[in-house]
Amino acid sequence: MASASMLVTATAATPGLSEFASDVVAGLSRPGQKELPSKYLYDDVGSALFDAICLLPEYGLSRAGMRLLQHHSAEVVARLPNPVVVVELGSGSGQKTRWLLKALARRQRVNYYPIDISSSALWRGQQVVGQIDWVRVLGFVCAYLDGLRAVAARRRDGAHMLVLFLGSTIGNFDRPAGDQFLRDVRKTLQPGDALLLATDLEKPIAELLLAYDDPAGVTAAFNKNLLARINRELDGDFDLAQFDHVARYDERHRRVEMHLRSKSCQRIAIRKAGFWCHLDEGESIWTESSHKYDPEEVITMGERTGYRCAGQWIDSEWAFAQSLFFAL
Ligand code: AVJ
Repeated sequence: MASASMLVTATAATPGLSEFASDVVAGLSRPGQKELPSKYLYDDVGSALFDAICLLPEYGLSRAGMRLLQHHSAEVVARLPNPVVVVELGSGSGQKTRWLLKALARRQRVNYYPIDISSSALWRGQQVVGQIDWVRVLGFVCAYLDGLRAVAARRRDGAHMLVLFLGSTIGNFDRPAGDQFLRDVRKTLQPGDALLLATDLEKPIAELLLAYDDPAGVTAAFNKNLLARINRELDGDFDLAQFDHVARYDERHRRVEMHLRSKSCQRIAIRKAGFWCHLDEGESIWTESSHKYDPEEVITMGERTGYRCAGQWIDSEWAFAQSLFFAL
């Protein structure tokens, strides 16, 4: 058996201070609802807190995703063209992917390209996956679409791509942006290439709210860490004790929203951005949306963005779906 190799290549530059600073300034100076982009939740502390969230009994998403791959990887692999290279958007902890790579490695050598903006997340994933025989890992530290283009450019004639988007991260986009993302992915693919897409499904609101506002307060810490990160990296003066973590369900958009609600009227300075702003008592900063889907809707979403659906698997304990698409 061939031994696994690992290598991390930094392609596009990781988002610099100035991009973080300008996104923070833009979000906090919006008229009306202030907001901060959810991608900034995942610094090293935020990624570790997210890993802890995944262990919470109230947060069933990641375990559902894991169970689906554990039980259906062979079925997914049976439907794939041969050979395929595997590209994963958001490498995560690598736990779920292991099941799929193992199933795939039974029939072919596998080149696995995880793509993540966080190099530490990428490394942790590689520890898990790099141990499987017949799997070669080459990670890219960059934005999803940049990484996808880089992998597509290295493809050999006749090799197909399987794109994994397993974190249900698509739920962080609003529905039109989710469509656009699927279209952008499609543009980097050739007909017959595959996409395995994970989506969290609609379920009783009480259950969803507990998943995003757990009694131990891990999700609250995950959310507030965004303010702590601004303090650390941009010399901000947020007092975290002056904010409440709020999870609410927007029925019209069918999404859980996370907010940080100011307990008082306060002035915030973010010195490295040369910026300050006011927050009223009760005013919130919107930090994340997690859209919830109907299984049929996911199929339609793929169909109107350049794919056909070749299978859909739904977990029986936690309403969560993985859908396999082929690029048309
Ligand atoms: C990693 C984006 C799938 O939206 O459920 C967990 C992030 N936020 N708890 C999600 C998250 C609050 C998570 N995703």
